[in-house]
Amino acid sequence: MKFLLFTLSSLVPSTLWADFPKAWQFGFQDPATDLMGKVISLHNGISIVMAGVTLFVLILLLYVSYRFSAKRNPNPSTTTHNTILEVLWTAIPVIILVIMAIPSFKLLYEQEKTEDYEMTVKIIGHQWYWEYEYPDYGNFYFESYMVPDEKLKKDDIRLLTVDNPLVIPANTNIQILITAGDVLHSWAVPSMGLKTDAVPGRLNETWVNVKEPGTYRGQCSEICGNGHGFMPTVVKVLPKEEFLAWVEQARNSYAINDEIIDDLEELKLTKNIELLKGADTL
Ligand SMILES: [Cu+2]
Repeated sequence: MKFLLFTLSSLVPSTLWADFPKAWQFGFQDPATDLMGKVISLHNGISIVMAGVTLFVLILLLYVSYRFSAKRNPNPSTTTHNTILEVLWTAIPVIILVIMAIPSFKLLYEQEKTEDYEMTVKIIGHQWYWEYEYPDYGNFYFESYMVPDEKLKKDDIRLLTVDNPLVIPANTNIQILITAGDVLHSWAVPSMGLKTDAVPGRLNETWVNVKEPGTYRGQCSEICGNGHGFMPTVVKVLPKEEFLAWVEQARNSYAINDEIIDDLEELKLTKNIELLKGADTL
């Protein structure tokens, strides 16, 4: 029964899938970005190659077990080496791997960086919530907590609803900088093809350009302790004008982070003082 449902669900056109996991879902969520479309094509292509290799090996195994069984082949050959065969069974898999590696590496590099960023968002992982910062719009920031079961409204999705989602404009190249304040986290949204580790003391980079406005959902993807399953990543994508209107309102309602600038200035100052002190003692 389960298998039948899986088979049936894979026949449903992918456009019917919403951008969050569903019961009995088989395969990927709808691609929300060109990059995710490419990830899916690569996955499909490699699956075909894999199926071909597996089928070929299976046929060979069945053939040798039949043709060279003790009954049909009572006097086994004593050959131990065959140079041509050995070269072939080494070279052919290497060629297959190289053929798969080329598009795979291309995509990996493409996922990391693009040109002409129109804005930057900074994401900081905490135990157990996300913090979003908008350095291009006056550095306001806010925290994003999961809505607990007892506070869910009618159409909210359990474990995948937050109080303050990350808000970004559609059709915009957005640079995403990711770090963490305490332990390892990973910011991931499957439909956007994004999964980047949030590492304390390190700034990781990725980017996104979402085609359609909507709400996209993911979860922290690096086990980070007790609340790991309770820090979803929810992204609300708005048309550009609506996003700008949201920024206006958000700037007035969320805190501004000037702490970072202060810290930097202080650090520079103490460094300069240390340098001066060093110069004195030399
Ligand atoms: Cu986490």
